[in-house]
Amino acid sequence: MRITRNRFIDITETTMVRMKSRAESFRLFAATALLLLCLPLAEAGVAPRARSSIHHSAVPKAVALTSKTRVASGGATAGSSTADASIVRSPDDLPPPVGARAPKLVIVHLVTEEAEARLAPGVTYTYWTFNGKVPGPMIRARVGDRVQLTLANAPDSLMVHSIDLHAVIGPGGGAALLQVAPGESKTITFKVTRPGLFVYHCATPMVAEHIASGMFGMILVEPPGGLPKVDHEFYVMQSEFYTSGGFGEGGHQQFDAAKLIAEQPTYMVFNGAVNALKSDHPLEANVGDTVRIFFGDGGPNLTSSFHIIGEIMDKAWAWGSLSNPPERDIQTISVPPGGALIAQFKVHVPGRYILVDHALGRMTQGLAGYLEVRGTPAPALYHAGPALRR
Ligand SMILES: [Cu+2]
Repeated sequence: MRITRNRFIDITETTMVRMKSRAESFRLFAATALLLLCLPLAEAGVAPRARSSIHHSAVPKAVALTSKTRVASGGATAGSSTADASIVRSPDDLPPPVGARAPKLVIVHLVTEEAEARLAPGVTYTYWTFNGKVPGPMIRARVGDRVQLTLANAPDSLMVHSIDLHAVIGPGGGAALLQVAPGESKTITFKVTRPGLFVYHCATPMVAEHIASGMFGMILVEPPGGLPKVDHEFYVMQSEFYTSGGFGEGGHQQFDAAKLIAEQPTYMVFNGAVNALKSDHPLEANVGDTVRIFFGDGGPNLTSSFHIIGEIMDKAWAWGSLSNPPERDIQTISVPPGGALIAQFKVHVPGRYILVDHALGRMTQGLAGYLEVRGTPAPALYHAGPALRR
C-alpha cells in the first residue's frame, strides 16, 4: 500500500475503477500526460538516477507488497497503529530571534522522512516530510550569513528528495545540487542577501506531489539588527492534500494525481492536518500582547486569502519581503503558493479568533485554526448589548 500511490500503473488502475464520466476520463488523461512528461525530466538529471528517481514507474511491485509500515518520528512505535501518529508541527516551534549579532556561518541539518500519520480523525496518509513534521523546520538567519545546509534522505525512504529554497540565488534554489537518494546526504553553502520570509520545498519530480505530501517549510532572513521584539511569534503554513477518498472518508488514503492536476484538493489545512491549530496546538496569547505570525502557503496550487476573524493586522509585510515598508491596518491579504507573509498585531479583547483563508468554503475542507486570547474584557472596544454610558 505504501508505494502504490507512486506507481503510475496503479494510479491509472485505481482511477479507471472510479471513472464514471467523460470529465473524469479527461482528468485521467491529463494526469497521465503530466506523469509521462515528468519521466524524461527525471532522466535528464533533474532528479538523479537512484532507484526511486523515476518514482512513478520504477519501483518494483514486490517492494510495495513487503513495504514496512512507517510511522511519524515521535509518534507511534513500529508495528502499532498510525492512526494517532502526528506530523503536526506546533506553531510555537520556531528558532529564537537572531538579535543584533554579526553575520556568521549557520549550520543546518535537514532529514527527509516518509511516514504514515493522521490527516484527520480516522484518516491516515503517507506524508513525506522534512524532519518528520509539517511544515519542515523554520530556518532562521540574518542578511549576510552563509548557510551550510546538509540534506540527508533517511535510509528507509522510498523516494529521492531535494530542496529548493526561495532565499537562495542559484540554479534550482539549491535543488540542482541537492537531489538526494535514500540513505545519502549532500551539502551546499549559500549566502542569504535579502531580508524576508521565504518558502522552501522539495523539488523532485513530480514536484507538486512532493509538496502535496508535506514537503515544505520556510527560511526567515532577518535584517541587520534583527526584527523588533514581540511577545509571541508563530509559524503557520497552509497547504492542500489530494486523496483518493472524499473528505472525512476513513482509513488510509492514497494520493490522487488527477485531483492535483484538476486543482481540486480533498483537504486544506494549516500545519499538516485537520485540527492541527484547533484542538491540537491552538495559538495562545494574553490581552495586551503583540503577536507576529510567519505565514506561508505551501500550496501546491491555491492562493490563500489569509484573514484572522475578529482581528486587524496592524502591520503586514506583503509577499514576505522585509525590504519594503509593511502594509498597515489590513483585513485580508493574498499569499500565493510558494509565497509568504509576516503579519503583526496587538490583541486587545479576550476570546477566540479564527485563522482562515477567506475563501471560506475551504473551512469545510479543514482549513481553520484558533488564536485563544485570555485576559480582561475591553468593553470600550467590544461588549454585548446596547452602548454603555461613558
Ligand atoms: Cu521530496
